[in-house]
Amino acid sequence: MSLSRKLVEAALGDVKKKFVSVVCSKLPYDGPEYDLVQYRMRNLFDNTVLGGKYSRASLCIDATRALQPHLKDETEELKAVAQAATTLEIIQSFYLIADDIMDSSETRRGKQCWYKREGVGMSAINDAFIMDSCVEDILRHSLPGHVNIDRLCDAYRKSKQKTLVGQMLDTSSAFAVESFTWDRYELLVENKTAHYSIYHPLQMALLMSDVLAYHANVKRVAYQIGFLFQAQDDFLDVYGDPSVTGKIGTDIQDGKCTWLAVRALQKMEKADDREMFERFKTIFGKANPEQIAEVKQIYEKLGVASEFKKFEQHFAGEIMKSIDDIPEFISPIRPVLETFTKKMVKR
Ligand code: DMA
Ligand code: MG
Ligand code: MG
Ligand code: MG
Repeated sequence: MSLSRKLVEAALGDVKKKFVSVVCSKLPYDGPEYDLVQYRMRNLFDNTVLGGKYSRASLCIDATRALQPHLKDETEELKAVAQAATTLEIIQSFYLIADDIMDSSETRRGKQCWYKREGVGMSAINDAFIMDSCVEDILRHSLPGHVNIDRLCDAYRKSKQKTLVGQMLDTSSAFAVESFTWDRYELLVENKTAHYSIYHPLQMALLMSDVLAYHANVKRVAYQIGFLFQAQDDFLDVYGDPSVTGKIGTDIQDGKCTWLAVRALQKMEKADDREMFERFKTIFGKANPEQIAEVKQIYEKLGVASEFKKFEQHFAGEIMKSIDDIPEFISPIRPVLETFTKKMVKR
């Protein structure tokens, strides 16, 4: 296991304590509600934050350690960094709880989605809000007196705003196959995934390392990596093995604007196949299993899966080239991003 993952796992205990105590601090310590809420919040944390890959928190830690090589293992300073980075996993859970409701998903990380659990249901919406509301407190607690603490909190606020706009675009683009263009897809992915998944962890690392200058190149690479990440997620939604991905795909029945759908539509247009386009428009976004199977047949006929594999290889190469353009004085993050990208291509 990588050192950063070990650090996240070690930090999760403290972060969970902070999370539960922030929520419970609103209640009288000796009242019966305290135990009830404490139990519920521990359960929420254990079932939605634990068990992921922790790739966002790990990326943040790896980048911070690269920028600050003096941060030695087992020091309080590195523990504080790990705790701050681990808030990224709370943020991830906050988005996923809501995303699974909006996407009508059944499973997440190999288990029933949080909102599908007995005794949870739509109170999952409030659970997601609670998680969001604690992030700033945990950050401030983890990095007391840090020179950039206000900037770190502001970076989260901005990142969240962007992600929520992305999710809105994702849900409101659904079913409108005429609007499925690469431009729409790129905009959607930058907002709903790339910024919060890749750019924000790097931005946190830069701020924690007191690198304040804005770097257009870092954002560019982060958005490219995020694009590949979401394109893969879209591929796995249809072709992934649920026992590996931990989730059952919903994109076809949800009528989502995905890499596969955009590529398929582009191929139909190039071939000027009106008939296929009309059929696709009729069946895409229907929950009926026969129609889902028919969409998959169309993908098969057009060869979009094998095209994705070609794109993945090619685009990973483009990312590697962009990584070289990262400015010299923050060059230690180059190998971090290279390793991250290589690992992603293998997944
Ligand atoms: C992911 O979109 C975006 C956010 C903000 C969670 P998605 O619905 O494709 O994710 P998943 O496939 O994990 O449900
Ligand atoms: Mg989803
Ligand atoms: Mg979604
Ligand atoms: Mg998906």
